[in-house]
Parts: sequence; C-alpha cells; structure tokens
Amino acid sequence: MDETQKLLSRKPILAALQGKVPKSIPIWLMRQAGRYLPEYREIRKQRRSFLDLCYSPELAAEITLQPIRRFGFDAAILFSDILVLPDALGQKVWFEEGVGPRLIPVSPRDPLNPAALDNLYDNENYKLKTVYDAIRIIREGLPAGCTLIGFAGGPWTVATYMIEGGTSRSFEKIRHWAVTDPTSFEKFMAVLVEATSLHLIGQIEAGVEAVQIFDSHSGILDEEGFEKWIVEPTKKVVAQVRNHFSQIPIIGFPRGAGTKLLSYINQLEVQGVGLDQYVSCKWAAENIQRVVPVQGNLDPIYLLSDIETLYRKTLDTLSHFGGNPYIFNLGHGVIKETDPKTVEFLVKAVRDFEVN
Ligand code: 1CP
Repeated sequence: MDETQKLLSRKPILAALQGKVPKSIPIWLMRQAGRYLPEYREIRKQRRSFLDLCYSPELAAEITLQPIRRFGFDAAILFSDILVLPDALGQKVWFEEGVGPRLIPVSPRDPLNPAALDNLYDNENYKLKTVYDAIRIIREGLPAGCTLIGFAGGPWTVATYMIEGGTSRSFEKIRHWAVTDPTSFEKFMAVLVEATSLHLIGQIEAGVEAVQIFDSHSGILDEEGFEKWIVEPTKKVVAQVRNHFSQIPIIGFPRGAGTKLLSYINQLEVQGVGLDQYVSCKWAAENIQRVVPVQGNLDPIYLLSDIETLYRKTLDTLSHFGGNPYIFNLGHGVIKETDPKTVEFLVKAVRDFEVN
C-alpha cells in the first residue's frame, strides 16, 4: 500500500469520494454543529452576534469538534456560514434572533462593485483570516480518521440573500433582475464567482481536505436558469479551485435540482453530489450514483419521529445506496429540536449496517 492509499483507508469519506466502498458506510450530517447541541448553546452565549462567533477561531474550532467528540462522525464540517462572504466583501450582514440573516440588499441600481473583491484580503487582519485560523486549530485536534470539510455557498444561493436582503419565500427580486437585466446580473455573479473561488482556495490552503458547495436555492430556477446561474458559475468556481488544487475533492449540493441533477453531474467535475430528500433514492441510485458518489438523503424530520420510523427510513436509504460509493447524510440540516440521543441512535444504525 502506498502512502496515498494508506491515507485513504484511514479516511473513509475521502475513500468514498474516490469512488471506493469503505467497509463501514461513512457518515456526517449537515448542521451537525449547532443549536440542537447543549454544548453549542453554551458557547453561543459567549458572543452576542453570530458572525462574531464565526470570526472567533478558537470558538469556531471548538464548535466544529463538538459533534465529532460526541458522535464520532467521519467528517467535521467547518463551523462558519455561507454569509461570511458577503460580509467580507463589505455588504452589511447581521443575524436577528428568531428571524435569521438580514442584509442591506444590493440591487441593479446599487450593484456590487468589483472593487469589493479588494475588501476580502485588504489588510493583515482581514475577516476571512479568522476562518482560516480556525481551520488550522481544527486540524490539530482532528481525530485520525476524520476528514475536515470546508464550504461556500453556490454563487446563486449567496446572491439570493444579497439581493433579497435575507431569507425569501418568493425570490422575486433576484429572479426579476436575472431575467430583465441578465447582462448586469452576469457581472454581479462574476464577482461572486471570483470571491467564492478565492474563499475555497483560502480554506484549502489552511487545511480543509474536501469542500462542499451549498446551492440551497437552486430549486427555484427553471431549466434555462439552472444552466445559466447554477451550472455555469459553479463550473467556473470548480475550474479556479482545480487550477490551484487539482486533487481536492469537491462535493456539489444543488438542493432542489430534481432531474436537473443529471445536467449538473454531466457538466461539473465534482467528486460527490449531495442529494436532498425530495429525490427518489431508487432514481438517484440508478441515474446519479452510477456516475458519481452520492451523499444524502434522509429527511431530517425523521430525527423527530418515533425511533422505529427513523430506523426503517434509515435502512431504506442505506439499502438503496449502500453497495456503491456513498456517504450517509441527511437531505438538509439537522433541525434544532432534534434530541442528540436520536442522532446517536442514527450513527449506530449506519455503523451497524452491513453492505452486502
Ligand atoms: O446559533 C444560531 O442561531 C445560528 C444558526 C446557524 C448556524 C449554526 C446559522 C444561521 N448558520 C449556522 C452554521 C452553518 N451554516 C454551517 C456550519 C456547520 C454545520 O453545518 O454544522 C453551515 C455549513 C452553514 C451553511 C448555510 N448557511 C447555508 C447552506 C446550507 C443550508 O442550510 O441550506 C445557508 C442557506 C445558510 C444561511 C443561514 N445561516 C443561518 C441561517 C438561519 C441561515 C438562513 C437559512 C434559510 O434561509 O433558511
């Protein structure tokens, strides 16, 4: 066994992203660090603002490692947020208790100036440096078999927050801009593509071993929009990252893409694709997993159901994807009312599953 193979056998997530089928199915969960954990809520009190928490390297590192200690997941996801990027670009971003993210919106009349990119790394104490410092601290405390995953939002998804000014139901502002003035919208997206690539490269330089691109709102686009605003920009991000790090595994997560996943995996050179719970396991096993390793897709709501239902749904998911390159995950993030004991049960159920 050469050095690379040894490393892979010790890191089941990396092995799965290389198309291998590790003995035991690897598992991590989106939003595994967060409000359902009492130890997170305890640390959360130390900073008034959520962004300050994200920019405190020691605390962010500690929060990242909390679910690893408790549950022994195969991957740690960096504790940060997709909205640190607009913040670092100079847009005003804040999180309101009980509301969620708020931003002073950009618009066609007041678009993002490409010079905003200069804000990202403008002086010795640039904001994103704290994120990269957190990564260095995490790597020191990371158990041997555990993979550290970095991330960014997909340019479209980050754009929805920047233009809508927060979480949206109808996404009318961004869709209106994209269809009525695609030229200026394209320019805006180009800045985000650049910023996203730089941030992912910064994380990889600091020590993350794989990255995930969260396109949480790709589901609101029709086929043409999906090509233009999900596939094309993400292709550019992937190309820029690959230019610097040809081997880094990239997981794409175009949530809500449905059958457009086919176009996504055919055009993007990703090592893994995240599936949401709305995709049929049978369809995805036949059409997606045949091409690329998959990750997902148990509906997080089952962590709030009775244990028999959770067990049945977990086995059902595992039996569809288990024999081929696969990483167990939820279809979206852990819900904050989830009991940590239920997560413990889920991890054991996945660990005990025998691939035949
Ligand atoms: O303590 C709190 O009240 C803050 C809650 C919280 C947390 C724990 C937010 C606010 N973000 C996070 C962390 C976070 N966000 C992580 C880190 C670690 C982990 O997964 O364990 C990650 C990867 C994200 C990514 C993220 N942020 C996404 C993409 C994934 C997804 O959930 O769709 C999105 C859309 C955001 C924006 C965001 N951040 C927080 C909120 C409430 C929102 C808005 C969500 C929405 O619009 O519904």
